Amino acid sequence: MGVLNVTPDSFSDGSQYNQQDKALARAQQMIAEGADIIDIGGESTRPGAKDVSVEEELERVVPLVESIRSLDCKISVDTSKPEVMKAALKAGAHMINDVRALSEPGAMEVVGEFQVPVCLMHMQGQPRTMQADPKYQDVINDVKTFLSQRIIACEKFGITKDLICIDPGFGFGKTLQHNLLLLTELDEFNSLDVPVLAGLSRKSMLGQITGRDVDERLAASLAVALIALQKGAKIIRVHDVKETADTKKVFLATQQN
Ligand code: PT1
Repeated sequence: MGVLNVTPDSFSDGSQYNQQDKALARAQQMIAEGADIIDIGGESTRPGAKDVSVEEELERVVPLVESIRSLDCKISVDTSKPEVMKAALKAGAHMINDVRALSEPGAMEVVGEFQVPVCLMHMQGQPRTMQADPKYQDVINDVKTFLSQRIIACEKFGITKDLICIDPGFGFGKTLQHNLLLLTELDEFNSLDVPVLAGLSRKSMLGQITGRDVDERLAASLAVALIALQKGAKIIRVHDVKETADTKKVFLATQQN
């Protein structure tokens, strides 16, 4: 899964077209490099990020879904808003990636109606404040219990297990210690009987370990991608598709006895 962020346009001179062109070219490049899924995000959920209005998110996401539709990939939309989910799915998106695990009123209904795959992610708190003081009794058990309850909630809305994947939400209300435990015990989540998605690419936990800035975290990102694959993750959400695809090829080559 390749990350495609649509950032707000700071100029009001019509260069929104330019932004869209750039995003389309980036999507094409990631597909050529081996991405099966393009994850379009119109709301930043990194630590400290502010909320975005429905209107703004729709403006960012829907035109991009329409322009990427013709490419050879699945389109995932990274959103928590039912209005954005519905508009994106109508525009041709194939999957919903929700860092709030369909907790917004109406979100379950939309995914149930369209019968599309969904990624349910765990987050403690909200992006703006989630890193203030994350606390767990037992991080593996707490996150696992949350995700299993969200799977049950989905099933009540006709979202069957074959449509669901789960994600422990690296960096979403977690200390370095929590993130490392989730990674080293990622295989614990396989017992929920749905595919596991892992998003670790360039995250601050890798900065904490290596001391490197965000644009210098490729090697660390590949290291954790390989660990996630070894623990059974089926989808890896990344910025660096070409390098991660090679990492995955090496991993798969070692799997054929
Ligand atoms: C993710 C993810 C996501 N991450 C899924 N969707 C982000 N399913 C957006 C940091 O610590 O892991 N899984 N959508 C990006 N969010 C973050 C969070 C980015 C933390 C950076 C950090 O640096």
